Amino acid sequence: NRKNLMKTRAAVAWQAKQPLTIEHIDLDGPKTGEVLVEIKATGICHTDYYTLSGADPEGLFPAVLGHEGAGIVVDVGKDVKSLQPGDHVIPLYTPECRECKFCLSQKTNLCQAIRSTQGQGLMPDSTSRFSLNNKPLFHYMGTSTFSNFTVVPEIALAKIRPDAPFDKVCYIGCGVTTGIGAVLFTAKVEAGSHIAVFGLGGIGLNVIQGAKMVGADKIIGIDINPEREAMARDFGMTHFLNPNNEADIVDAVVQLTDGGADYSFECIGNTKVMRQALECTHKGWGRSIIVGVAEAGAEISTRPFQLVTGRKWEGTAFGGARGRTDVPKIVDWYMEGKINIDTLITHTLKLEDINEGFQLMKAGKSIRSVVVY
Ligand code: NAD
Ligand code: AHE
Ligand code: ZN
Repeated sequence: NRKNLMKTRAAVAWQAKQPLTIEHIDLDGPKTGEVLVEIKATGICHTDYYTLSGADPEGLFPAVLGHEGAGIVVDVGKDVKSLQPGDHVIPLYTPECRECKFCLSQKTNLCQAIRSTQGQGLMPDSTSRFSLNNKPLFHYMGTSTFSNFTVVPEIALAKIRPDAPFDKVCYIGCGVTTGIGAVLFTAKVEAGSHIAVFGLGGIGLNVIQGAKMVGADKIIGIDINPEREAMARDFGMTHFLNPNNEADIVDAVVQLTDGGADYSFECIGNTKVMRQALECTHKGWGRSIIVGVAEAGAEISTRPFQLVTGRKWEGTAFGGARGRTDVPKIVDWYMEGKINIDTLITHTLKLEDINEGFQLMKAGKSIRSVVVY
């Protein structure tokens, strides 16, 4: 049934390491349980760059990347009950079906209802809605926000208030929620804690913002880019360390925190730094949260004694947030002035200039670039 076929402008990733090209591609209408969304704005996250670089074992080409969007519902497929045309939404790469074993456990946000097809770049019925010249293009993370129009399962859409600006709240679709959520939902950092944040980019600065929100005491930021210091201080960082200026970065954190950080966060995707982040936490109770995504085949290591003596190594996806429940609340926090998003969006681009957004990230010149359709 191709009667619902429409054209949409999209940035297509044809193969690893190649620039995206802007194409008018074909988009099939929403099938049962699916929703057609007009994407109004999308952020560019380091994970998009990671997949485009070829380092992602789940990376598929050709594909429509992008997972940090916001937009408006245009049409709904059969059996869609919670959304209607005109609703404002944020697509969720971590859906929330509220029915699977994972959702019902209340122990994790990792809904698995559609995870296998999502990882195969397909909709839940194992087909793609995107094509060009009758050849299918893969979806990405179930969202594909680098297309002006996209089809997303109903369980992977958070309905948000209609007065929130798309070009800012799109960032809640990944970076903001991941960073703030890692502190609030995953680590549950207590007031008065000492925390260390490795990597002060689009995620790490949101970890700092979250740590300040919950009343952390010392907030130590670590980055090899000295230009990250000023903005991190504005967001609540109390101490800055550049590993290139320290003989031993683990020791430097331990010295500043009377024996080690209560919580540390790795926001880079570097396995050597992951070890440092674990080992700089306090004996007996330190918890280190891995946020960064490491390349295919990478492994982490430490002496088991680090864990025997009470440190815990953990990880978080999408900040532990249950998207349909938590994302609308985070949008409210932004609208009420409780969190700052505007300062972190350093560049706003047209879709035609999306490759520039990747270059700015690579050069360490942007925190977040947002593409506005
Ligand atoms: P970014 O490029 O904006 O920031 C990375 C920062 O790390 C930069 O400031 C860079 O200077 C710094 N850095 C690089 N190497 C370093 C080193 N050796 N020591 C100290 N600092 C170093 O990236 P981002 O968008 O903030 O993403 C960060 C990581 O988080 C990526 O791996 C991304 O894939 C991952 N991520 C994970 C989730 C999740 O749900 N777990 C969500 C979003 C992003
Ligand atoms: N596909 C990669 C893993 C990528 C990954 O870890 N993704 C994070 C979100 S990063 C957002 O910027 C995530 O949510 N992971 C949980 C999941 O189920 O994918 C690989 O290594 O295969
Ligand atoms: Zn992301």
